[in-house]
Amino acid sequence: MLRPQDTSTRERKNLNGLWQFVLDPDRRGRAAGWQSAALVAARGMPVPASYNDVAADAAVRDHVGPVWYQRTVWVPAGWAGRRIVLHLESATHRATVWVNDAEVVSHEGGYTPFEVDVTDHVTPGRQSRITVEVDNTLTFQTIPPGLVEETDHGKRQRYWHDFFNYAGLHRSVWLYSTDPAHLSDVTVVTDLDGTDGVIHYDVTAEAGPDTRVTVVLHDAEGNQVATGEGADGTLTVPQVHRWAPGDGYLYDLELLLWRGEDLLDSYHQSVGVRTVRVDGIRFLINDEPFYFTGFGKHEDVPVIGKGHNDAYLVHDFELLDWIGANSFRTSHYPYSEDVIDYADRHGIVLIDETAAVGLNMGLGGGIFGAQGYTTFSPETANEVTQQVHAQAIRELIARDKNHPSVVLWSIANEPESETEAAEHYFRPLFDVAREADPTRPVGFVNVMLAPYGTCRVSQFADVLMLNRYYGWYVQTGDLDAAEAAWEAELRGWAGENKPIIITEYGADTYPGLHSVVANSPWTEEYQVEYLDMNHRVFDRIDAVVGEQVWNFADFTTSSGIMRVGGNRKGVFTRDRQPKAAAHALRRRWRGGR
Ligand code: BDP
Repeated sequence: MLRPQDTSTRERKNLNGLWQFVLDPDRRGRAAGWQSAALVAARGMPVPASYNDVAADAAVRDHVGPVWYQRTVWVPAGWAGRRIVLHLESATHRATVWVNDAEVVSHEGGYTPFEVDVTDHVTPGRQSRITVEVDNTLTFQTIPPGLVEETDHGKRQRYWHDFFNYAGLHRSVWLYSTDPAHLSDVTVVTDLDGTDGVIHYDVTAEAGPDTRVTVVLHDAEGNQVATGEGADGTLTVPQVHRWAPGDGYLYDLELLLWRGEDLLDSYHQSVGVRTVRVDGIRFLINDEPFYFTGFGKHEDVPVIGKGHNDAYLVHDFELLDWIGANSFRTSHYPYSEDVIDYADRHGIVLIDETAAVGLNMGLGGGIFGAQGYTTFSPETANEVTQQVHAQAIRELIARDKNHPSVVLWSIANEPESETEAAEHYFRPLFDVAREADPTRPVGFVNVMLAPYGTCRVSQFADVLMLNRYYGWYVQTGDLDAAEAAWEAELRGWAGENKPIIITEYGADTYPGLHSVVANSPWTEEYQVEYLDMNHRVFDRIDAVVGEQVWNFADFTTSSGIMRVGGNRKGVFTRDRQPKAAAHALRRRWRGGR
């Protein structure tokens, strides 16, 4: 799939703005024919946004089940004879779409795009009605998993992950048009040969045998630097300007589809020329050792929840620059493509994660979810879940394969990994990832419940990603004991001869809470002392090639006695003000800069 784009042959219409919106807690909508009539008693709902915090109403915030979005759109008269496509960048967590009265597409998974050819369902020059049923329900057969409990007081959604189950149309919705013969996908793989850049490209098109593909590569200044004939091939760029951390240099590869001398379709794919490789304990970008600094993040802001917002996008990257971070993990789901594009252009390195979070019934002793379940069993996470998970991996890689910023796939966060069932579940999923992308390392994020010597899944990973909370969840307020225990465990992992990235370490911190006495959890001082302790340990172990603090900013969670207005491990508050730790990290990561 190609992301919608305006080019000399393509035209987009953005469908963001206010849509009509209704809750459907009793799942009456379809039987009542909501898909084929104007929604009544609807309120306005912005797209993109999570719907949960927009209304001042617990029924909206805590809703479980389908909601309906609807709007009308004028289909441009000039699109007569063209192929017309409806594209949704995401619908969390599943959706069914109708155009006028026709059901046109359904999609499972809340963070990857989907589209459908609606040419036969719309009339250029006329209005069409678009209706989307979006369902936020999580079950054992969804990614992430969850469970709906029927209580005396209504349905309650439970899940084993530590962030609020925001839902809705979180990203842009587009209508776009192409010629009936069109480009449909491209895969770009880059390499280096001395000072030459090597670009392998493979274009697919839905077009007749009487068509042909050519490509033209321009540098960032607009100079043509290479051309190619045919749907696949290799371009060489002498004296290539490499894409590198901190230097998001991008070439523009224009793909052209022709019939005779007629140009049918044109698409622009940005290309960053770089290599990624793991060599023993080193993580190499362009054959140079790379050390990750940065965060696990969330898409989470006031009012709009997980809705994409360009102002927060740019502001967050400004803060990454301010603090000296060179990377982040898209914890715990694929982020908006606008975020990945921006990372490409600004030389920020990404660990790209699926939405497989909370596949672990042992987590938090049931604090986050329901207790008493087995993670992997015929009734809980089973073969169907594994298939859904495999599809989530495929869709993530299909979407993000051409982004130079993405250097590592994370196929799950903190799943159960110490059991034989986990080994069986995950082994084929690593194969799925490697088949979809043989060029990047693959890993998963290991949890403290599967410490060194007990994990049965990390054997499949190219890189070890560890989340550890010594000094927070264990040895709370005793950083000396934490330091010793942490170092002892990490030295075990270091013997595996793989690079280790610490993908989470953090301490909840209430902004404004202070103490002159050391070892006082929740204070700003403690967060600084805690991070310092971790850094002392990392600096003593060569195999540690990265440190990503949990979390960039405070974020919203479900209710619980462990959370005070959400998770407070942010180095910035939810409205992006620095805690003392932000200044301390800036000193470590920027040094004198
Ligand atoms: C880990 C999770 C993360 C949580 C964090 C925490 O990966 O999502 O928010 O710990 O407890 O378990 O703060």
